[in-house]
Amino acid sequence: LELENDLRAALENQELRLHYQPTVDLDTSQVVGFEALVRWPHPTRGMINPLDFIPIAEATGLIVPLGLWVLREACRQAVEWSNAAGGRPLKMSVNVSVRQFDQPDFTETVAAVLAETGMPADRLCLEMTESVLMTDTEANLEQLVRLKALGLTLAIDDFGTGYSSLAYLRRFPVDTLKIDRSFVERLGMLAGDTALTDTIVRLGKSLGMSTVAEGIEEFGQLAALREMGCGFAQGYYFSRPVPAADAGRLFLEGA
Ligand code: G
Ligand code: G
Ligand code: MN
Ligand code: NA
Repeated sequence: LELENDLRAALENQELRLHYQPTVDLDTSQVVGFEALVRWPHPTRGMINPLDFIPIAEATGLIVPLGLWVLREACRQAVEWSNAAGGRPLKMSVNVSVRQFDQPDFTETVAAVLAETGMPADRLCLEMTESVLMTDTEANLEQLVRLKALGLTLAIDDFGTGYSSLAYLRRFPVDTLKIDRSFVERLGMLAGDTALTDTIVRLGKSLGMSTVAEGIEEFGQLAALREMGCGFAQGYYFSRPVPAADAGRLFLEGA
């Protein structure tokens, strides 16, 4: 409860921060965008990990205003960096919780943020887990279709870890598969298991989706993913999530 009150205050006092992890195009090795990841520098407890406060935010409903702040700040920042780079396009990915997605006015909220920040819709990617997409209701599908109609892209986060049938991939308007890092991890091992990762990359290709590998830490993993034809990657090998100032430099230098 104390943490809940602190989080509410942090949100009101604009104490949350975003860190940004670059997304690299594996064909060109360019930094083409970032994933925004929220951080909470707590006045007495130090930096609190999202894994420790996102669940609280979700349980209390605070995730709705928190998520809106993240979306707005990430879009604002993307436009600023792109402008600073002479208009070079920058793709920004934002994580969306099921509780946010379930708000009846979620699509309108996203549309308003795009308009307000001047962010071109096609440069925004919303990441959702399989569990969001798998809730195979008409309302869910309708919301996804309306979101897509704004012109943005939708990614399935942590792909491959959910308990899902693949049927929903045909049904839902998804653009991108983010391959969970537990698969990428195996590529690093001696005689590492590449079969599942390779299969996900092929699945993405055959469905016309792009693939982003998460959690690349070693060159060997990068080489294996390139070989498979995976389009994009993130991971400590390139960069950890970093504060805005550092991310801005990465983008400008990563041309
Ligand atoms: O950087 P890492 O420790 O950053 O993130 C831990 C987890 O928190 C990840 O699963 C990530 O998706 C989630 N997360 C980070 N930022 C956000 C956010 O802004 N919204 C939501 N819903 N989840 C986030
Ligand atoms: O669930 P989601 O994919 O949004 O979470 C991203 C999480 O993965 C963040 O906590 C981020 O800090 C973490 N992360 C990003 N790259 C790496 C990596 O190369 N190795 C590990 N172990 N974690 C990573
Ligand atoms: Mn993510
Ligand atoms: Na992920």
